[in-house]
Amino acid sequence: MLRLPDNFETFEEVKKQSFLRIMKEKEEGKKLVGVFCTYTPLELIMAAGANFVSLCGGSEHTIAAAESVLPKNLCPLIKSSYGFAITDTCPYFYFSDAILAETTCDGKKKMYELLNRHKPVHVMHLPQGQKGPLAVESWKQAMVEAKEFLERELGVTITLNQIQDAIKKRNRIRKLLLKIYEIGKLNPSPVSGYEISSIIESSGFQFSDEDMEEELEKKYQELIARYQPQELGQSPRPRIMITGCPLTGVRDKIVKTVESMGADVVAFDNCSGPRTQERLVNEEMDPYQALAENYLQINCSVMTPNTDRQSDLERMIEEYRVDGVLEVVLCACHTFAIESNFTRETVTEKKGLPYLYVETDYSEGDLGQITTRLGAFLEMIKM
Ligand code: BJ8
Repeated sequence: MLRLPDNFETFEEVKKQSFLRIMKEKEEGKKLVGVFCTYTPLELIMAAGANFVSLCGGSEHTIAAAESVLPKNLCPLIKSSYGFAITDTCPYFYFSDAILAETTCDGKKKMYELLNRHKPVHVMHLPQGQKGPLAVESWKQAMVEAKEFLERELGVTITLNQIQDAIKKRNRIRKLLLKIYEIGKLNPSPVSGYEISSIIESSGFQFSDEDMEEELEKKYQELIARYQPQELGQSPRPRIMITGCPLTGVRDKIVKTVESMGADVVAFDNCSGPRTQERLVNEEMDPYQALAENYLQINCSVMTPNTDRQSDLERMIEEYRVDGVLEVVLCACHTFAIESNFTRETVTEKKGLPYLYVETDYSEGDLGQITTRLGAFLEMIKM
């Protein structure tokens, strides 16, 4: 028998509604699997007939609770996510039947050990580098183990055919997400970067695949209809690319702010961005091999080396006609902070463009300082 959290009555209306909506899905028999990272092979969860949902926390409010257990000098994404889990304030975590996680950064993988006290967590062992036959081989084995975990926890059997069907479905969604991102290539951009990234993020909370496909296609048609090149001509607004850590929790502070200051965010070079969507999973080969090869190509800073991120960055700067690159790094994210040295070189030396590095967290305390720095960055682009 499903029950709501003990503190349910204290929640605001929107949150209450989310809890009730997911409870209804669960009562109808749909299982829910929580995920934290772009490396998670969503196709396996789809093949199990379950819903998936991102559990990455983007709120400052749960950080104090997390800090009673986790160190203060940890990335806000990890603290916020864990805080949601231990305060029963996230409907997605509360109703998750299982969590499929992976060994990315040290903070996340150790946090998962604690999370395992609250929900069944399976940690997939992600290789530390992308190249070489052993990397793909071990990641393929991790896929098989993840499938076995899902079967056990969800009480289902996952067949090869079901995985192949899920790969096809997810490829269709990848193409739709890519189409939406690529609207940013148009000049003038008919849609703000804030809107594009919000649409993509909310697609992770759309539970039925069919609904998601339909919604994304409708959204794309709606956005593209706004483009009227002949009437408007080229936009004088600087075209910005954002790279670095996931933007959950800092979207308003960064994307909204820079656009309100007269720039257009036209491209996103982060883990869920266009370059992840443009690589489709091979539909013909062994599905475990296909998933392993595809997901291992994600250019996250947790990989060493991660040189392909730089070549992707160069290509995207050209394709999206970018005037300046803004790198957003969450406090205490060592891998992105160190890798920013390479990104700065790529942007300034290879492409000859202005580059700004912003380190931030989920608080509003640095908004004034960030606004001043963004202002100087935009001035530099206009010169
Ligand atoms: S594929 S970016 S979702 S690992 S920001 S928690 S790395 S300390 S989120 Fe990430 Fe997967 Fe990579 Fe994407 Fe750690 Fe850095 Fe925090 Fe991070």
